[in-house]
Amino acid sequence: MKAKAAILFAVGKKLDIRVVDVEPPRPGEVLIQMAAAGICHSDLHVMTGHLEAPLPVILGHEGSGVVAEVGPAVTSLKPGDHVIPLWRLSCGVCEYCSDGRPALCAEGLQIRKTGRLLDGSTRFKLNGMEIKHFAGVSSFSEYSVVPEKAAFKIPDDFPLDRAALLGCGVITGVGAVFHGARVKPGSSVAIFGSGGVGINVIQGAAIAGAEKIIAVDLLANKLEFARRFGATHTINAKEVDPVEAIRTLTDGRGVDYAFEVIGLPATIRQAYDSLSKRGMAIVVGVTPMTMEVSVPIMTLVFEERVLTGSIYGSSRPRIDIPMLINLYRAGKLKLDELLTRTYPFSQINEAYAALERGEGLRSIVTF
Ligand code: COD
Ligand code: ZN
Repeated sequence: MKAKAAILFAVGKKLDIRVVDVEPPRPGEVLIQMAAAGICHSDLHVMTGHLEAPLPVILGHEGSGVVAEVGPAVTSLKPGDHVIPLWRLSCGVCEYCSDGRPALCAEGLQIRKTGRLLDGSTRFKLNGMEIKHFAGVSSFSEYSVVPEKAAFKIPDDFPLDRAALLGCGVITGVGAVFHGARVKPGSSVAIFGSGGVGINVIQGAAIAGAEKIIAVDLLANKLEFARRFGATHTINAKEVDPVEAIRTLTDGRGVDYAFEVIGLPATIRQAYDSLSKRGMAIVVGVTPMTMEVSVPIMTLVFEERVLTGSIYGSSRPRIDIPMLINLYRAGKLKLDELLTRTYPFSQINEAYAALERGEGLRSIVTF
């Protein structure tokens, strides 16, 4: 079949909307008709070369849609099911899947690294040329083929535009709080970067019962959003040194948890420097792969600080997505306020330009 898809042909280029051939799903795969796709900074990192991915590729790792067709041997899904594609495929049986850490499963990493599905081929072609899948999702296409295990069924009456946000921004941010850090009620939290993912760390910390939630950003509009999502204090790092400001707000003690949700060595170090004794810095953002960050051994050892990372919210999507849906329905998780703009798919490059300008919180394109 034919589908319009946004292709990245080379680093530094804009997305090119072209009509591609989409092969039918093979055994254990499903064809999704996308309803909405989220505009996440991680795709932009691929466009700018900050993150690597095999090219040419159909980007998009946040989305929602309806199953249009199922391949042979598919048992858990049928045409018409509403689904969220999961951008880290997990086998379900390895050491990490068994331990409730499916984001660390090797299968998902294989798809992310090769841009091909598990049998080593792609379902997208342009004039006979192979086009890669991104993270096994490629939500910037009217139709995409994904492994059955990487499509999660959601209730039919759940709005598909809100559902798209759950697939990356929400689960990554809220999950980093619940499963990465395991934030305790009454604790103090600092969040570096109040963008589409960071804002979900902020609302996750509020849901977890953190007492002090300190949001750091360079943009006044993001800090205003941060307050609406539960930040008790905000710091504009363009105006003051955020580490000093966090120490002042915590009577010199530092915070129990500091999340870095930007992807810069300097802000990773700031997050670490903001910690209390035994505090934990959780890095969600990714810097270019060759970069390193150093921390003083003094505080690492004598203050027993922890520096760690969190990918995909350290989540178990099949347990966490229903939980997030319940929290939204209970009025505790803000999704309506998170979705600040909807663009038609044809305007996907404008949506990315707006993200680069720092406008809004999270936007989607719809098909
Ligand atoms: N100090 C404080 N705030 C800053 C600074 C700084 N020096 N620089 C930028 N910011 C703020 C921006 O103003 C913005 O508000 C925010 O940081 C970034 O937000 P967004 O909306 O542009 O980006 P997100 O939230 O969509 O994505 C953030 C990630 C950290 C997830 C992304 O950048 C990333 O590193 N992705 C790679 C990791 C990955 O693949 N994760 C899984 C998929 S998301
Ligand atoms: Zn993302």
